Amino acid sequence: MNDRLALPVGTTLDRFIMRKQEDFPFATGELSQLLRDIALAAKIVNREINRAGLLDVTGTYGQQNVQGEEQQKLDVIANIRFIRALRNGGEVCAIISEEEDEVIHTGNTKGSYIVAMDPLDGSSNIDVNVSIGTIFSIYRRTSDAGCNGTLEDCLQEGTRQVAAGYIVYGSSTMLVYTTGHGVNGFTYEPSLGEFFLSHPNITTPKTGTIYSCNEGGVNGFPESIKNYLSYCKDNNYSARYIGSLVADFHRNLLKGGIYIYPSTAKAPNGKLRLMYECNSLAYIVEQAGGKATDGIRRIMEIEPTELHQRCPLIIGSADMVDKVEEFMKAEVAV
Ligand code: P6P
Repeated sequence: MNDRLALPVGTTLDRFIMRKQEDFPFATGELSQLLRDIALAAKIVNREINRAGLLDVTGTYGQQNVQGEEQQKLDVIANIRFIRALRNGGEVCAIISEEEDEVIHTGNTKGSYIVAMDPLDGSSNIDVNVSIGTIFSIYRRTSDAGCNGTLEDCLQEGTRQVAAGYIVYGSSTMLVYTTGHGVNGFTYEPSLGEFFLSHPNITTPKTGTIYSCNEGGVNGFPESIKNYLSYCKDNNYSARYIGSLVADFHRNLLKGGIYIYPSTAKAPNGKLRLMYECNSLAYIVEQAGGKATDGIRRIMEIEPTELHQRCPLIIGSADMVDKVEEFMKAEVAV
């Protein structure tokens, strides 16, 4: 039979999830279903992003989120789409969202899982057609089923994540996730409405020559970070900063590199949120062989105290993160 006449389309996300579930004899299928619910919402959000210029969904929504940031219309749309998909899926009892002040109780009191998410990160880039993304973490609830998820269920340390991932809505739309057994990337084929396995077993290079940092704020950076940025320039590294964390992270994950959002004079705890940006990407980068720190602590070991707490983020290739920590230790030693 001439296979060349009908080349295989590859492994769909659904089939991959089912195959991986078979690796866990006690898996009940709830987490698999939850991942499918996230993928469904991602397909819907992808469609709306791709038509943004044609629909009245660009620009600001006219109010600020709990972060004090102007909400873009697509921020609100993405938030609604993911919350609805997770509520209807039934597996999630509570959600933390960047766009919501308080915990969202889905009403699924028997749901075993908690989701922390940034429904649409980098949304200020939407109107200028630059890549943006969704970031998520999944935890098992610690409270007994039968009631709403508790604050303790939501404020779990990053090491307790059962899964984490992101969707990057870029030149192609990709979903990248881990359940603690490596990192796999799936590319969306809109004509079939499916994500297909395109980047199996992603590992990030141990080092690299790309650094991502908004140097516009350098005057407010700690001396150690200023010194590291000078080190990058002395070694002819390439500066690449898209202004969308997911896009910068994804490029560095595949090519090797480091992303730095340090504490600054204006933002002593940095800008990025622990629960649905830093922890999620930290889980992925560690599973791919990289590192994530706030300069002192491993990101996933930071004890959460607030839903929207911020932390400095230094994340990427292991040797590059180590080098930044060297500069930070040298500063302390002085
Ligand atoms: P700045 C987008 O608002 C975001 O959360 C990340 O996606 C991005 O890397 C960062 O903030 C950009 O922040 O201060 O450089 O504009």
